[in-house]
Amino acid sequence: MWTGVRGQGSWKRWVAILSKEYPTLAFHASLTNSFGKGALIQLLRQFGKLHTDKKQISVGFIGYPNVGKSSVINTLRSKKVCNVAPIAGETKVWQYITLMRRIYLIDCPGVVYPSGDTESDIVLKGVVQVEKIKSPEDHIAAVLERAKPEYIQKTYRVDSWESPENFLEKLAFRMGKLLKCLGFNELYNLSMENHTDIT
Ligand SMILES: Nc1nc2c(ncn2[C@@H]2O[C@H](COP(=O)(O)OP(=O)(O)OP(=O)(O)O)[C@@H](O)[C@H]2O)c(=O)[nH]1
Ligand SMILES: [Mg+2]
Repeated sequence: MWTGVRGQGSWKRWVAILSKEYPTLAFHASLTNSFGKGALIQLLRQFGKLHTDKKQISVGFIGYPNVGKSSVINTLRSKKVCNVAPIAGETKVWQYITLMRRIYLIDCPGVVYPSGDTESDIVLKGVVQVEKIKSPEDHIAAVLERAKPEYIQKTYRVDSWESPENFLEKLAFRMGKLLKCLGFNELYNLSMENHTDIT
């Protein structure tokens, strides 16, 4: 199993942390300027050698929506074989891609219909496009509970808050605006980024 680590700078630290739980590779998906492609291809080849008794090996790419599964496959194939988009839910059906003889990659949709998740769980998993969330302010509490206060403080420059409403008020005040759900997109993106980094 491997994990893609997005973003610059902190990737070495993340690889060290995540390696304790699962074998981890750092990977940057790009058709022109990728990182980690050789290492991942090498790993897949080794996997193939370990299973010479099998006719073929199929490697599934699973993960939360919009984390870059399809982009990794495109990078490995050095061409756009899968559709990629900056919004969750781009991949809608499974797709088989031949990487090399005997090794196939399966691009899976990140959006799967939930069972028993609360609305906030679904929103925080990134299943719903931000623009389509009906009352974003309803999920602020869940984000504030999940993200470490120091990250929220650093990103939004709000020192303390007594409740989610109070947090939004302070944020709105600091930004010179007083819209009810102001800042949600940023907050949401922050939580998703953190989420993406740790998954
Ligand atoms: N910074 C950065 N962005 C990436 C990377 N890989 C993918 N992206 C971007 O992330 C967004 C989502 O990429 P996709 O490959 O469509 O993600 P997905 O996991 O297949 O998404 P679903 O099919 O909706 O589950 C796109 O805007 C990509 O350009 C990466 O390594 N680094
Ligand atoms: Mg996809």
